Amino acid sequence: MNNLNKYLNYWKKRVNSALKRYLASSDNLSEVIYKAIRYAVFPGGKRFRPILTIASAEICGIDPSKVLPTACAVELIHSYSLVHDDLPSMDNDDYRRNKPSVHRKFNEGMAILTGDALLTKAFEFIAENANIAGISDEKIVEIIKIVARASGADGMVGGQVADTFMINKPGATKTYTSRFVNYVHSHKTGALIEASILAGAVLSGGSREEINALKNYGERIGFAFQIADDMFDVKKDRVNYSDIYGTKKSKRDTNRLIDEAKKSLEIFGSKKEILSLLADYVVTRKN
Ligand code: GRG
Repeated sequence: MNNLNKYLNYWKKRVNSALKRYLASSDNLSEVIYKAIRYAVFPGGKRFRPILTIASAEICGIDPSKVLPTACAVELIHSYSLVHDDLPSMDNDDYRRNKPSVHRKFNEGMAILTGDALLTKAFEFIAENANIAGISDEKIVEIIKIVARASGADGMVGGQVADTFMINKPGATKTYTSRFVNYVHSHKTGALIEASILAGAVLSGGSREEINALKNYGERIGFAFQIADDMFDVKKDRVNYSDIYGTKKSKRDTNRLIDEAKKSLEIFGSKKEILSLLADYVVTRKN
């Protein structure tokens, strides 16, 4: 097993057990919503976003266990986005991660409320992170701002609105199409990935230079992540990079973005190994 696989396995387990601990209901009457929350979150997927928070905290020099609540928070926001994206009024998917989607297992109202509960719980987790030694309230306020912005109208929700309700016009100019695709990908997918990385860097007290380097890294791997995803899965009525530009350009562009992302890590010297391998993983992963 190589270093990256070991790292992914180890931190996936730690994230999963932290999520299990945090997502136990404390009252019989709230058990119904907690059951739906756990159904949405477990067994889960790659846990890529929380692992980015962890790796970014580590590269900036803090014990990464200290950022676990925030790492779990970004996974909850990701989970909420998937639950809502699967709804009949959005992408209308009956299955997610090889099992019935939340609205199919429970019902549509419960899926909306499960998404709402996951999103709000995420901010509760971020606030909880202030109870860990070495994490100041000021840093928590900064993280709340970063994560809220990346998830809302100027981030993921904005990208989802463009993708779902503003389908790229047939016959649009190349410039319009390129702006549109860039907007959708950098907002719908890129923003939360970038915020996950920034959260780790800010919590660990990274310098301005380190934070800027990680922002550049995050922007690039976030965009590349969605282009790679488009190559796996061509969907009707969704903006799809490889559908618009073809597989050859998609591969060329993802490789360029990954190279640029890895170059941004140079200031970290030998500490850059894991984030560099995670950048490669964006294109080598199988799902
Ligand atoms: C509903 C506000 C709102 C937003 C939805 C995330 C999203 C926006 C839609 C889901 C559909 C989609 C193709 C999203 C692009 C992001 C993406 C590639 C999600 C899958 O992420 P992975 O691969 O999933 O990290 P796992 O299952 O590993 O967690």
